[in-house]
Amino acid sequence: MNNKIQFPEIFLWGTAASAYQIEGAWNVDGKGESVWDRYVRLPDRILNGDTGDIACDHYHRMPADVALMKDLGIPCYGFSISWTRILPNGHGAVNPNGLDFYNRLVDTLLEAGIVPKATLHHWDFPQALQEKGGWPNRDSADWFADYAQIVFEHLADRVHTWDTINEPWVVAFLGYGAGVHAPGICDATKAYQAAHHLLLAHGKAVQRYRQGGYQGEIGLRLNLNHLIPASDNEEDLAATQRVYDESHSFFLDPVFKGCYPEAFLEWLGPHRPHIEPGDIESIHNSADYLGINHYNTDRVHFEIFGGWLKARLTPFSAPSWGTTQMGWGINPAGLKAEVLNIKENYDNPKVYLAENGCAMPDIPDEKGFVADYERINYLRAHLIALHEAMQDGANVQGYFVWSILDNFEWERGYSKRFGLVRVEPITLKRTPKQSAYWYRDVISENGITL
Ligand code: GCO
Repeated sequence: MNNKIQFPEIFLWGTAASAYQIEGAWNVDGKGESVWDRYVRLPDRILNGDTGDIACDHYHRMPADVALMKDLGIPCYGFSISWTRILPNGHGAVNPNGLDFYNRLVDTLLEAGIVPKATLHHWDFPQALQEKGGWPNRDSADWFADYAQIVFEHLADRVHTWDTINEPWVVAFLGYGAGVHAPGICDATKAYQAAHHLLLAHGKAVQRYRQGGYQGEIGLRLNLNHLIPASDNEEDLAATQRVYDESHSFFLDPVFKGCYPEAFLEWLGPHRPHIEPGDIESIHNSADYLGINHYNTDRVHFEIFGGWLKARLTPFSAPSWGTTQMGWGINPAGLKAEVLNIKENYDNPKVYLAENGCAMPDIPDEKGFVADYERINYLRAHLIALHEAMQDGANVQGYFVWSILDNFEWERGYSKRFGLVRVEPITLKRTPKQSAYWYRDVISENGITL
């Protein structure tokens, strides 16, 4: 009997975080305002009125955080870059202090033997550019490409793996559609136009990277949660297809197949985005790899009052698994299904499982230590499912736990904790949880003992 699953010899193990969620220092050293800096100040948008003003204060504690990652045996760290630290107004004048911070971060990681993986944009869009229309303004694609080029010129000699944009679906549909994320707009037409421009921005940034002749790889990072029709009836199946098209095909098809899902664009009617000649060519073949963020599975029901998709989602958990503290269904087989779907329908691209993890109740003992066996069970089961997909031929080359630190969970503030490392409120003291030691062992064995 085989009692151990083994990952390939070359497999990138890591953890991830994002600038707004951990850095703090929101107005320090010349940083400009982002839409999240603005949004958190609006009344009743964020649970308990929390903000990312201080967050984990990673901006000031970066060397100690990198040292902690080294102690925990983490080989690769995926971080995001704050656009307005580099360009306070989104374009134009560069802030040398901002570049300096990321230069130091990259150097500190390399000195610690940790591979840096950078994301250019994780939702903290410049407020100055929001005032010019934000992502629904077509110019946003060039603003982003110009910003990307500046970052490449300063960091691409040492950073060799680049995600352009994290979860464009979230930016477009939670930021401009549902209005529950910054900039807090509810407008379906703007949401789909933003979605197209996010893809165009990605495509243009990739062109700059390739023209620059840098040594490395660049890709897009999508949130691909798993969907199951609530029944076999035609209406539930069609609703599932619409939700799938909005979250999957809308982003995957242009990048990997060079087209948008036409039936879905027709369904959108007046909300259909304006696409100019040449746009699709800029987006097609623009990913050296696909970053997949995966957390949960939902059942999809047809629902006449279910917004423009006419759909309602309910969490699905596999038997004997509950839900996470987010109320998300736990279904490790959903991860396997998503990864195999990419293999089968998108020509088996290189994949990084770029985010996977869970918020759990996390009760600390008197020393601040959290014995988070629920998180370990979740991570372990998802890694086993990922390994099964790889055994079935999926080209997965790395896995990243979200997140290294407990941090600012967007509209839920600090009420939800995803970290391998606990961050104490107020003192911000870091204490690795049981899961951090468990993950260290998985990495050092490059596998899991069953
Ligand atoms: C994500 C987000 C993270 C979230 C995490 C948990 O990419 O979805 O990048 O910012 O914190 O997913 O909800």
